[in-house]
Amino acid sequence: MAYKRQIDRLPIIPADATEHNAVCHYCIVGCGYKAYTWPINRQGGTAPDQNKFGVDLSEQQFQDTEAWYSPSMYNIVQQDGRDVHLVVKPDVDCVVNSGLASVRGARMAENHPSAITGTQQHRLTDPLVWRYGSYQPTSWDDAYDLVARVTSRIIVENGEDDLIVSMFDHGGSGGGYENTWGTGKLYFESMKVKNVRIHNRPAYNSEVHATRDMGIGELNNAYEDAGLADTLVAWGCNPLECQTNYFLNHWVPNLQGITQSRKEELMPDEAHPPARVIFVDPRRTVSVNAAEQAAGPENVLHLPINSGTDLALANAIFTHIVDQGWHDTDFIESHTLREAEDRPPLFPARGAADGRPGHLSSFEDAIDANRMSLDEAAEICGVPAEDIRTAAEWIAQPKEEGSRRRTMIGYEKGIIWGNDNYRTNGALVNISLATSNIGQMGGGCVRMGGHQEGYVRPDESHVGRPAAYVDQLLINGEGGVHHIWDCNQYRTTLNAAEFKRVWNRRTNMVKDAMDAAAGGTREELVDAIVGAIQEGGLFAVNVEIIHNEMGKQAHVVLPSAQQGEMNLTSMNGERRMRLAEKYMDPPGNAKPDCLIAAGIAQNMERVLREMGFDAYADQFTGYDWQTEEDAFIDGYQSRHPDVTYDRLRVMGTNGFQEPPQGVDDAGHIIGTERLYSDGTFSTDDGRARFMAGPWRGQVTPGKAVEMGTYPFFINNGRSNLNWQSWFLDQENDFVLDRWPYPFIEMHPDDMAAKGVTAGDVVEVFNDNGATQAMAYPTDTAKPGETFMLFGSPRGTQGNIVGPGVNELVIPVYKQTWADIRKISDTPMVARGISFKSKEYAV
Ligand code: MGD
Ligand code: F3S
Repeated sequence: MAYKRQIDRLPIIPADATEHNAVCHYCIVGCGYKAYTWPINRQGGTAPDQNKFGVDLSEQQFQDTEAWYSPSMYNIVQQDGRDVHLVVKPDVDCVVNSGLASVRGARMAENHPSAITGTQQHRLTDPLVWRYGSYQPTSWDDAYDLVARVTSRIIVENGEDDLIVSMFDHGGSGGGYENTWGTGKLYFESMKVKNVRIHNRPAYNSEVHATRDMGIGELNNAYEDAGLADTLVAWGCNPLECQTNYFLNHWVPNLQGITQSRKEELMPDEAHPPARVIFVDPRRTVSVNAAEQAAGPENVLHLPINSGTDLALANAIFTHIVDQGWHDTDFIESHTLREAEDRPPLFPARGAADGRPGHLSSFEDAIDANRMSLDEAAEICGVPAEDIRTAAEWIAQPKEEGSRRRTMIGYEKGIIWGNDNYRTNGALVNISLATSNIGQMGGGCVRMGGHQEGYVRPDESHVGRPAAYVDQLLINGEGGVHHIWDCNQYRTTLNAAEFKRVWNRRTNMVKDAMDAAAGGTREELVDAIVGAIQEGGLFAVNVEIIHNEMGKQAHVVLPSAQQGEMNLTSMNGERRMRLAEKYMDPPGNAKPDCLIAAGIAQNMERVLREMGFDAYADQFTGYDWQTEEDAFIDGYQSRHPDVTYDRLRVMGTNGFQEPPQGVDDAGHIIGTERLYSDGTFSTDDGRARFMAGPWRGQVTPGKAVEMGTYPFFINNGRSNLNWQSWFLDQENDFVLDRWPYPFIEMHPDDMAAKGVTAGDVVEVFNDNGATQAMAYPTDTAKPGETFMLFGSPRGTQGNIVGPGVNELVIPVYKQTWADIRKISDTPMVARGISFKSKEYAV
């Protein structure tokens, strides 16, 4: 039980343990948890009145009892400076997960730092400054002063465009409404920084501009809709591994027929045939396998399309649906943009040669532009025309008794980080709009999502569209100061090999200058740094929870707190907002990001006044926050006065679904179950737009050549166990024992041809760069097609991704081609690993 966890037995949670609302901060699903803390010198007993569960623990518990927790859910941490026991376990009363954990969320407790159990000892505890050739701990005042002096000099002398910012843009962990407000206020209100990028991509933009432009927010349904749909579509997503409890607690029960009675209760006049699911993914994921086990293979359709051909497939399905007359003409007439008879088509200048990403248009215009036959699509996508026809039938053919089919489409990185993102996103929304599946029970055309959301920022329109391609600016030598908030561009950017080479060189120039100025005054140091910047150097400030590769090149490192170590609000993939309460101290002197942003602002105000720029200094006022709640009140609550910490606390792990609609008599915030249920969309006239965007091939610069040059498709993405760039996984034995290296799934014949056996380390290389991975034989992989785990410190997939982006600067990680060569026999750390198939049968 206590294997590598320094625990020989687990204490019973006493009846009087303090209970805190917690929300898993790892993925978009936002499963509800409860955190229990109690003094180190006590524990509960087996009698019902002695333990938190109120049951007799001396008796054998039933199989699904909630009266247990696993070693990974336990730790000993500090609370108000004292050691306490901590248990973070899933909340059976949360409607999101109904008590389920994931292999990520179940590790929240052991992923906090503990001096007693030794977990996560790499967390930053103090500000660090590059000094005397190494990183020296220092005070907040000292660190802030250096950041403020260098940043102020550069923005005054060179302008705000020379300040480059990489920042989180989400809820949970580093984000949340408190922290996005803190950073947003600093960079978009006190300053008008436009060279800014988001944690996982090289610009400050939406990944789903298209659906928003069409008037449809990307999180438009409720998780319950997945349980009510006749047909579920997983388009370019792998929900078992990436949105685990959304899949297990809402999709699977529908596929198993468990939600049948709920369907009959809510929709008594309709037939409810067994639910079906369609997967559109070049590879057979474990989600396909799990769906087959739940629903039977006859109710699962997998379209293993050629990478990046989704637009052709979606347009063919749209065409077939319309040709069969399965679209909803009343809905289209009443709720979507119509062409007036006395004026020409809305967007006449469209076509394959047209460089615009797509055209917002009417239904007629869209079907005219996007028309694609089943046979044409079959040729492009590499799947049989019959299967595409079946997909269209499952999506839109009316049910036996004549009612419309309720279909929910969920999509994520397979199309978002893929070829022709804007048009493809629009093409999926076209299908849902034409079949009136938005705003309806059992419908929705939604992002499956990545992180939770926690977005509240001042006006950002100055950033522009397309936004600046910031990584390319840095590579080109632009910018003088770089503030980085909880991002790791070394592991999660495209063209990463080139980026790292240049960034190292530029930041080293400043390190050299700082070393040469050692022993001088603060003024002499700042002069030396500014001198190096004028020569092409880059001064980097890294706000982080760990000292990662970027921090090891930065000049000032500021330690931040993560969820559980501060109060944090965010919303999940069905817009469910909760307050995750603080249950422990941040490590050492670490602080919430919003308070760090406030500290930088206050110091910039002081320094700018000293420099004689009073008017500019005035822009940095209004940050007198003592706590994260003050930042929440200044940001989110000023826009939604009904939403307070006190109310959220009472509403526990179920919270409410945004947007808020007022407060009921009991003081509970009234939410919004699904968007657009009245048929009014997010456009000036309330009518949704269709998208005219025909198929136009692999459009990303450089991709077609790469595809023709290299023998292997290097598909890539997530695994169940790993969270993002492994920032906590890299110090978690449980994870590293399983994946010491990122895996690359390969067909056994491809492995044999390259002389590679299971567990060998291979180099994956192309003109963009090279990386490494551990070969994982996978029978279901198509020959010539691989799948590499992304984000690892021991093999960055981004090294081999070219710099090409779409018109709106969205990266195209998924379409990558390269060659593979063996570089090592299975290393010792990988010898105990299982290479069994990841599939299961019941
Ligand atoms: P990915 O593995 O990136 O995950 O969630 P997903 O998008 O579901 O990619 C999904 C699928 O896209 C892969 O199975 C891949 O084979 C497929 N794909 C590749 N190319 C194409 C293509 O051309 N067309 C189609 N249709 N599919 C293609 C991502 C989500 O996961 C995000 S954004 C985040 S931030 C979270 N990260 C995360 C994590 O790091 N680990 C775990 N376990 N879960 C996570 N959840 C979230
Ligand atoms: Fe956490 Fe639930 Fe996702 S446990 S990682 S929020 S599926």
